[in-house]
Amino acid sequence: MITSDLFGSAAHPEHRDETLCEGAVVLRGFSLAHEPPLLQAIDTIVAQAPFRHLITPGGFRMSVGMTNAGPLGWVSDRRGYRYDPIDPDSGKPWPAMPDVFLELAGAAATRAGFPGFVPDACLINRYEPGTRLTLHQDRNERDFGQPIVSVSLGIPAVFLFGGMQRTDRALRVPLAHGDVVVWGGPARLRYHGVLPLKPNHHAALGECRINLTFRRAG
Ligand code: MD3
Ligand code: FE
Repeated sequence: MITSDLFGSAAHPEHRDETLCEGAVVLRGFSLAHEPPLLQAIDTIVAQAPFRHLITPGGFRMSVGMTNAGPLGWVSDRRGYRYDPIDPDSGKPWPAMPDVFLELAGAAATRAGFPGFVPDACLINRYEPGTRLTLHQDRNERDFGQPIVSVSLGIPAVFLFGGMQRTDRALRVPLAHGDVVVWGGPARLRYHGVLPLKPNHHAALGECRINLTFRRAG
């Protein structure tokens, strides 16, 4: 396999993959082997497309700061949620998807049983202490047969993994720096969110959490 063990488990043999439910797998520490190029790539993207607080269709400012990389970027405004090839703040295309992103997302998806995953969108979320993401479904993508791969970096968070209805009881999943989660199959349309972040510090990222979500949007 051309990705060899670049993003494999060799660096962290103490960790076992954790299946949350059919289609949802936590790969603890999966991104740690490539932390320097990953953080460098994020810096490059944020320099071209800074984090911003989008407005929901209902008129609320999101507490999560967001930007994107790749051919498509997720945006929200008074008109709705959608994927757009143009950054509305710059009027230019979103920054390119770095190779290290494509390799990491593809290797994680393969490991979780979804070979051939080639994302065309990477939504980058920035959380500061107190920031939260309320329960929602991700349904702006064209093909729900494609998984979503998420990468957690920086200070830890508690992820809420709910059911197919908003009121279903949610599982609490702690996510730490380097953890990767693949959400596909029957897990793909489950409600999910992030509890308000507790104040904390991370050596590389300071008082912040960054989450990358890789999607096949178009
Ligand atoms: C489960 N982001 O950007 S990543 C999002 O930590 C989002 O920033 C959160 O939810 C974050 O939409 C959670 C984990 C995640 C992403 C997509 C999912 C879990 C998912 C789609 C379906 C089911
Ligand atoms: Fe989501």
